[in-house]
Amino acid sequence: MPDQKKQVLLLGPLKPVVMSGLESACIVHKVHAAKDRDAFLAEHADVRAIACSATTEKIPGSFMERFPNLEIVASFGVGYDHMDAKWAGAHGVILTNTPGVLNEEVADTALGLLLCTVRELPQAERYLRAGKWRERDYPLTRATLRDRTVGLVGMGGIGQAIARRLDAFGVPVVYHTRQKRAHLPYRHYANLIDMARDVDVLLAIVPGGAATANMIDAKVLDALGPDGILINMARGSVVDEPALIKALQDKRILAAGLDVYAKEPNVPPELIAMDNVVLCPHLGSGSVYTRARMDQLVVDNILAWAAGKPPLTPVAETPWHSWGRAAMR
Ligand code: 8YV
Repeated sequence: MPDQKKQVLLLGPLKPVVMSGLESACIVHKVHAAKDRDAFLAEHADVRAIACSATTEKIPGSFMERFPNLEIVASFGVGYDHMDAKWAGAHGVILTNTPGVLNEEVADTALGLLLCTVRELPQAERYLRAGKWRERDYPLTRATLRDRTVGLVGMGGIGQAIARRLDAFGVPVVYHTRQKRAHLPYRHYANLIDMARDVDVLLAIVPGGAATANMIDAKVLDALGPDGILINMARGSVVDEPALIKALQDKRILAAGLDVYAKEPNVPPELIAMDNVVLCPHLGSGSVYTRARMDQLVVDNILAWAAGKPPLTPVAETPWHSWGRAAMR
């Protein structure tokens, strides 16, 4: 009988780092390659490990339930709102994500998006390409980073990497989280509206999911005000997208820079039509270098499990004490 510890179900694209890493020690059942997905899942219902190579693969409790022996789901991405962590915690299934290895890349992208939005660099580039510079200079930008305070919504590893960059730029940073991070030198706001009122830029970098859904709504945008700029590097779900569109159209805020959307990859045509927004296609961590490190962490979590060791990066809801599910049985 084949060793069950070495059987892994792979959900999502067959990425080279994931494939070669898993296949070095395990038998990999590739859902992506299956002709009849349901039949394939039923055939492999006895697996104890699932690797997931994309955050676009949804993993609700009803999916995990189909694998009665499931012990671990190792997923790609630091965000894990595509998985039901509460269900996993209650059923002794360990979930892992890929924190840390993408912090600097996402922080770089956040600063790029902030600068592009404040100084209108993509708009100015379009202007040059359209041959308009020969007619007259691009207008001076209404916004500058020079007189702005940035309010970070969220202050995890990526938020702190963004704050360090802003320190170097000489831009004051404050932040909103549920709990104050006592070791940080930045002013903490327990109330998001209070912070929005005091700053000129809101930069969202909180986890997605129910706890943060639509937390940046019309009230927060109005508190940010007509000179305010919103940057979203978190999840589309964090911002009330129709309220944002309305606030931009009515000039109740100045501009927005977005890397994430409510229904990716669909971007509302109203946003595409507006000139005071900079739109990126969810590429915060999207370099070959960083994605390979994220892929490798998916592999390393599975290989640790296969070797009977603790997973490297379990999510908060499923801390490792022993082999969760095995211990619960
Ligand atoms: C991923 C991300 O690249 O890690 C995350 O949570 O948002 C990004 O780094 C993204 O999920 C890819 O779709």
